Amino acid sequence: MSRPLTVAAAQLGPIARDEPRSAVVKRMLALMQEAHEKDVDLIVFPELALTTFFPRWYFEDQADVDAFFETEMPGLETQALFDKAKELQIGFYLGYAELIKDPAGDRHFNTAILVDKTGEIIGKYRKIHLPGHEENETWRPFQHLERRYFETGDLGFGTYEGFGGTMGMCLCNDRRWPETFRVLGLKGAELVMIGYNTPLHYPPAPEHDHLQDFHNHLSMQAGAYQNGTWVVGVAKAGKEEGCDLIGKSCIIAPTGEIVAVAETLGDELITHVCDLDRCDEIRKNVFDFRRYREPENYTPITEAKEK
Ligand code: ING
Repeated sequence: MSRPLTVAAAQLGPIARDEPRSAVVKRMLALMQEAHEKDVDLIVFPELALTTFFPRWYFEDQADVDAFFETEMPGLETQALFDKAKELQIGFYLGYAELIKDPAGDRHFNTAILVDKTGEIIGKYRKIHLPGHEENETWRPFQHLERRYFETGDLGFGTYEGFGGTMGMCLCNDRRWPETFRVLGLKGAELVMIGYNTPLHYPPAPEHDHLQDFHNHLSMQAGAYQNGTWVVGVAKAGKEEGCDLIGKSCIIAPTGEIVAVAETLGDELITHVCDLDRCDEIRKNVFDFRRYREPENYTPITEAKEK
């Protein structure tokens, strides 16, 4: 091991709609403590980890939507996570709903932050690929209103120096788009963290429901292999307010191999010692970007959206 980083995926089971943030934080602190006992350096929590996955409902009143957002980070209930990080010397990735109050118009983002072992925020990402729909679609058994409740992220796909390497972040649907991983790969990401809330049932194509776990791992394994990066995918899982969310949180090596996977649909910690130098096995060989990429042939990828 020349650059070992002990990483944990901290999967969360269902969060009830009326579950206070303090109760969720308590569950997360327990996972941090368990991680500490396993000498973990970095723990990754899911997307929107502080509340139930509220885009499954249509709300008339914006105040009801805003109640699921954080206006401060750290805030009253989340400060304990930062304090624990400093106490235990464990960094963390946290997904949450970010509200920026502004008299000119409030901003709403599906956000993730990276916090280092001193409890400092060293990276922030705002979700770019927003799935679902904008209006209440009553034919669906549940909504997926991320496109109504969040704005497209305005920070791009960033990388952050920390934990002895180059870290990358994205969120949920981003993992299905190869461009996400390629941009992070071109920026030198050696470990990409991804929180997700993925319903088992996909109303527009129910014939694919049995493929959700396959598509989840397919997307992340491909992203890892094709860019020579470690990937840590972390679910909010289980039957949450009547909606089944997939689990199978996992840690994936730059070769695309899954080296650890969650076995339950509840709160569960999986860990792996990730040697960041293993990225070179891929990036100095089969995916040596400088030697083998042909970007002059890729222009359609960055052209404007189809009409
Ligand atoms: N959830 C889902 C995801 O991309 C989805 C939405 C599910 C899209 C199944 C396509 C198929 O995993 C979020 N939060 O993006």
